[in-house]
Amino acid sequence: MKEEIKKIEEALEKDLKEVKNKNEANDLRVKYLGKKGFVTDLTKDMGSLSVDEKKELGKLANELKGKVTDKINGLISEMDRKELEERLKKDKIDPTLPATNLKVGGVHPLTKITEEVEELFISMGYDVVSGPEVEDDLHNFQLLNVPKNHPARDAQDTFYITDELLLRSQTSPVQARTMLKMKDKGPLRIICPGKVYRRDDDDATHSHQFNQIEGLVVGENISLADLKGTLEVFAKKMFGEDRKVRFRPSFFPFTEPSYEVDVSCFKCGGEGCNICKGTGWIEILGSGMVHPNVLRDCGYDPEIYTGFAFGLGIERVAMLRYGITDIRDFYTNDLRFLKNYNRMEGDK
Ligand code: 2U9
Repeated sequence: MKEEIKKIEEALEKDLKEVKNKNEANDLRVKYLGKKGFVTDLTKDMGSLSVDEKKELGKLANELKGKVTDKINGLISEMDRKELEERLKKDKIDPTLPATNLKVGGVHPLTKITEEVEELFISMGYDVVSGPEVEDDLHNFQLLNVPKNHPARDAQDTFYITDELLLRSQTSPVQARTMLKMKDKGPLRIICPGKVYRRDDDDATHSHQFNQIEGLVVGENISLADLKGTLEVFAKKMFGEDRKVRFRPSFFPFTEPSYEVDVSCFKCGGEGCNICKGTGWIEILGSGMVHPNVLRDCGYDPEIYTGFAFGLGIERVAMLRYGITDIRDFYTNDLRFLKNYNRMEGDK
């Protein structure tokens, strides 16, 4: 037996010397350790041996198996090492070469403004709420004190899907739904960002789909002073602390009284220029005290509760802030346009 083991070891030494590549080294594994390999062959006729002999032979065969495996693996590792050494000698790496510019995505300017407004209102204790873009007549119009036959319902302004279903023309139905959902009818402070749809012909300043943020505060003793204070903070944060803010009377069916809010022009400071069209003022949002009909229809007793609301177009704010003159630039996803709002170091 020992004789046979010695022969196998000698044969292996000879074979190992003749191996030219890794494939041949792996073939040796089959030749010695495979099902019909030399080492396996050793233990083929163990049936006729005594228990002690079987133990002895098994031990020797296992030792041999370990030796063969180690030798073949050792040879393969050595080949790998030589291969790597050769490659390192040939391949030249120049660590002084500039790195390739990776194209990194960025945040869309509309998302930036939305997030900025959200952050400001969250810091003032507001919750951010969203809702469906496909709405019904009840939530988009009736609950907002826009009766049947009101001009704002005109099919020219709204995308109707059926007589009852439509694409929301403002985010106000989200506020209406939130008020209806409030079980205890307690105070509310929410902003509702989202896409809205109107049947406008697209041009430089109009789009049939745009983004709004509307806000709503409801509680006991909420007054016009709260509305003015809140929107002044907003206007100054978005357009500069030195801005003056003015409230012009206006009309919306869902608020009474209603106001449009202007900031003094951030380009000319009020002298008059192309941005403010010579007036010194720029309109930035609409607002008002929530109409008692809206409070009542959404489940809040107008004898106890009052509230204020406001709405602004994100595109309009972004156009003013970044000096963009065509609203369609937001939607065409031209990287040359988008890159201006995410300029990275190294960009051309
Ligand atoms: C409820 C009650 C009142 C939301 C309001 C405005 C005034 C407003 C426009 C600004 C520019 C829309 O994007 S825009 O065209 N919005 O002027 N929105 S008050 O009032 C509400 C909303 C919901 C329950």
